[in-house]
Amino acid sequence: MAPAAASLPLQQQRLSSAMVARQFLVGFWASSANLSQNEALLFINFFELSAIYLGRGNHESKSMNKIYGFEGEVKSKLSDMFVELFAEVFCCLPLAHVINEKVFVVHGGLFSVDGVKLSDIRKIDRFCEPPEEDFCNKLDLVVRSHEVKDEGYEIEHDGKLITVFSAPNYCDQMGNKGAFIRFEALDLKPNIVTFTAMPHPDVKPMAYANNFLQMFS
Ligand SMILES: [Mn+2]
Repeated sequence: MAPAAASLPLQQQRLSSAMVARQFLVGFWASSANLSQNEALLFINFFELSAIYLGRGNHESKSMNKIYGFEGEVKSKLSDMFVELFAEVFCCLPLAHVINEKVFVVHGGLFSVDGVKLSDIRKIDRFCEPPEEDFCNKLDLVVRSHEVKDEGYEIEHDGKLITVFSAPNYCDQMGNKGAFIRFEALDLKPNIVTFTAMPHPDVKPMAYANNFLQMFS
């Protein structure tokens, strides 16, 4: 993992027209599908190449990984040691990104109290499991995830907030579309792309989730 990425709780990224495509994954990428362990390894490999930027969401935690099946999947396909390695990597992930000093990208959204500044986020020691309870500056747009949306996205607050959700047919039962946002330098106009779920592989839905969640699938 790049040392610069590991040392900052808030990553500032600058897009220029000469740059190749860069992808920002806003958390929740660790337990949104039955094949998530393979995807997580792929993303971490890309992360090393600095072509893809991973943010931490509430699913990149030990408790959520246990409930939603990521832990079970990793134990089944890899080993107990990889469970610990993933947990350690998740603690290294930035909590948010800022693109060209204009677009704030975070998993859950803004905060339960007003007045939180980017400098406050930079001060957070994120090398721990996230707390169970909830824990802006000259920005044009906030991009967050965290909620299923039927069309894969929702634009609110006069275009100042976009929710984007990239797991189509969430938990193999919600029937929602997935979406991602493409920002192009230099105007950073958000272009939203939606997509539908691929046919499910020959694995029982939520096969690695704990017994409580399997009751609903
Ligand atoms: Mn979430």
